[in-house]
Amino acid sequence: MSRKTARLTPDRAGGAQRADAAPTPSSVHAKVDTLRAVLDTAGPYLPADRLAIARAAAARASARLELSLSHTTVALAGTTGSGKSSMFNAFTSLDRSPVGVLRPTTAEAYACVWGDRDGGEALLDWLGVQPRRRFTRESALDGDDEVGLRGMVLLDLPDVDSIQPAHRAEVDRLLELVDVVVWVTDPQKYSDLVVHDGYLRRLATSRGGFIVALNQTDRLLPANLPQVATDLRRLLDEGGLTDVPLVATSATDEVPGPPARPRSTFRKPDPARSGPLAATGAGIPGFAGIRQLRELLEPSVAGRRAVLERLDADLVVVLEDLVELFGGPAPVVSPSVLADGFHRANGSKERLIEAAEQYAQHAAYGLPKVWFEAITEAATLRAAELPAALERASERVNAFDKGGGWRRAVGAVVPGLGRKAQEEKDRRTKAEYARVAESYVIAPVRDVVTAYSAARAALMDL
Ligand SMILES: Nc1nc2c(ncn2[C@@H]2O[C@H](COP(=O)(O)OP(=O)(O)OP(=O)(O)O)[C@@H](O)[C@H]2O)c(=O)[nH]1
Ligand SMILES: [Mg+2]
Repeated sequence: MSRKTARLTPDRAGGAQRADAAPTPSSVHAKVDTLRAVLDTAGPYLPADRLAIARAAAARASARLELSLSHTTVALAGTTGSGKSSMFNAFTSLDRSPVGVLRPTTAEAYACVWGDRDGGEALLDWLGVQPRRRFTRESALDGDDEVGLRGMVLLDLPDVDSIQPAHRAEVDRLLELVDVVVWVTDPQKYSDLVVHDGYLRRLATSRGGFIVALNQTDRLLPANLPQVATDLRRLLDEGGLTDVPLVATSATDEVPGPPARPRSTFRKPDPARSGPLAATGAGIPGFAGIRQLRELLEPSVAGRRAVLERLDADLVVVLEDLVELFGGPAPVVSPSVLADGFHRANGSKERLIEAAEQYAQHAAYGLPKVWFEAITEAATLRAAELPAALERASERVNAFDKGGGWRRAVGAVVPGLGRKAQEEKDRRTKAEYARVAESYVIAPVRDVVTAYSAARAALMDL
């Protein structure tokens, strides 16, 4: 998986802010503004599903930018019984999230804030974590031990594969909002990653921080760990998660951990491509694995980067999705294409509709399907009214041309006078037809084309 920020269509949207630059509050704000500009202008013409996703992303990013940027939300997510709550407790050194043998155990999220709770409270309100499920870590007793995680808001989520549909809904809701995800799996269930293939990839693509923890490694015979870890690494790679670090952990101290893994199994990601979380990638099993996890999280939490990376990646996914709906510049079409079509139609309703459709084909030439359809719809929306409108236009010309019949009669004797009268009538007819073409077809098409061009320009400015 390469980070989405690196792929914001440089050829089409090639712009000032280069993708690999670390996101800043202003660059993220700029993306939100772009997204809003695209939605405001092109919204009425975009497919409803994409529109809803894009609107939600814009709202999410705006809301998150208003909240504390010095806090980083980290969610422990994964299948039931993988050890999320045990890991939460190991991290917090507080047995706050009940660990259970009956599955599923965790029904609602627990949260622990490291350090200052100011700002963290508003964040937890936004996340919808119940006040009685909120805890604080890093007291005077900790000395400097927990300084590296100051600003972290760790969340223990319900199970993603729950038999309780409400759990899944709650997990999905929270995963939309959190900055970093630690996907907790175990030696029995990790092959379910195949099932979650697309799911995990989507999760990882829309944020800068994503880590997989192979938990309960103490349950494996030491000799089996390399094989399991290699197998999981292969599944991750095949699922497009090549940059995602894998850590072997044990969240309980019931069984002593096996010896350290050969480092080669754990991907050493390219820090330039995969962001700070992946900068240290080797895994060490057992309690040391939890330490390893901390080491992966600390730079991101301390550097306050995961929030902006998450928002940036999320917005890039949505913007890229929208970019797919745009192509080259809209063609310029002469209005005479339509007026000529009207003349040739000679009052036939079918042929008038054909003329409007033909105009739409010219106006939408080379544009993506969604715009082709919007332009055709705009061009033909009032097509049924065209015969009557053109009839009225002819009547207006005739009314003006009352004396023309006399001049044409005289024209049989004085040719110059008759020709002039005919030319005058033709000119007026053309002008009246052009007026009908403008208000019934060209103006509605122009509205769509203007929206296309404005939204396209906004995307290109990015
Ligand atoms: N040996 C061993 N047991 C573990 C480990 N992690 C969790 N367990 C045990 O696995 C069981 C499930 O642990 P939980 O922490 O409740 O798992 P969970 O992922 O929070 O489960 P849900 O909330 O139901 O999704 C408990 O009996 C834990 O003691 C581990 O690393 N090693
Ligand atoms: Mg739990």
